[in-house]
Amino acid sequence: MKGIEDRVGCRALIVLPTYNEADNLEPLVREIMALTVAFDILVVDDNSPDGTGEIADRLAGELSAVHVLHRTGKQGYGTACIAGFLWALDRGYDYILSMDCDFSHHPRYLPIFLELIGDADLVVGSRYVAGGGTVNWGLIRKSISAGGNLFARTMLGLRTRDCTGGFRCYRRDMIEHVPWNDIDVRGYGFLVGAVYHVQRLGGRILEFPIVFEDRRVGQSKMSTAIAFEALSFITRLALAKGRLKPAAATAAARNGTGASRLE
Ligand SMILES: Nc1nc2c(ncn2[C@@H]2O[C@H](COP(=O)(O)OP(=O)(O)O)[C@@H](O)[C@H]2O)c(=O)[nH]1
Ligand SMILES: [Mg+2]
Repeated sequence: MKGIEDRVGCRALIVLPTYNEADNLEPLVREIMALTVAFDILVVDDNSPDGTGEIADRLAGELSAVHVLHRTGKQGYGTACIAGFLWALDRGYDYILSMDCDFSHHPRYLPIFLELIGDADLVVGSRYVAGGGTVNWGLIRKSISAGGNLFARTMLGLRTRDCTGGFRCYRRDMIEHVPWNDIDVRGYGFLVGAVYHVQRLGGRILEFPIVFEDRRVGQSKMSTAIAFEALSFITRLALAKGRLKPAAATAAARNGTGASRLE
């Protein structure tokens, strides 16, 4: 067990959203604590019926690196991450990570994020760069993910190859500047919104390959409703972006600058 003095100065917080991860939470937290690089952890639990919240409380009582944010009911992955990000800002963390609590995002990759974030504003553990991939995913899940990424990249002009993966590390000032309130989406579409805003703000995004293994235990909360919510969110964002362009172009023409300062 690490004493509190070991944690002083820990600059990186992992936001771990949980819903019914009773079998995964403790093994994952123990693996993260066994790494040579120090991370704090914030579990954001939505009153999981399987008792994940109580396990989180027990771990927080034992380990000074572990913190828990309890929410009253299932409010979605995206809002859980945002709640965690704001919690991290309040407490002065410099690097804020997000990770699934099911070993799909393996803790062995965590130190790489801290190595790369020195040169980036957002680091993405990517399934869609050379060396990355998915293991044990069926054809349908693969197609939804690949199709969703292609759709997001095309509609929004994103350069990031994996816009829907949630294994990430943000630099603090990116978290401060992204307009989270505008990302009005409960599920995974929020990940696309975050990449979109970091790119729009001129942030440097670095990807490195990860192999995403399907969860060993527990159930995925991915659903058709969440996929459609993401598609509709991306479409609305693309339309809003399109509306900005002509207005900016007109203003630029009027001012004689000839170029749009908006993207
Ligand atoms: N707090 C919270 N966590 C959630 C919610 N939905 C999913 N999660 C967590 O978010 C992470 C990703 O969800 P998961 O079901 O693994 O999605 P998949 O990897 O896309 O199949 C997991 O740690 C889930 O427990 C939610 O509504 N609230
Ligand atoms: Mg998962």
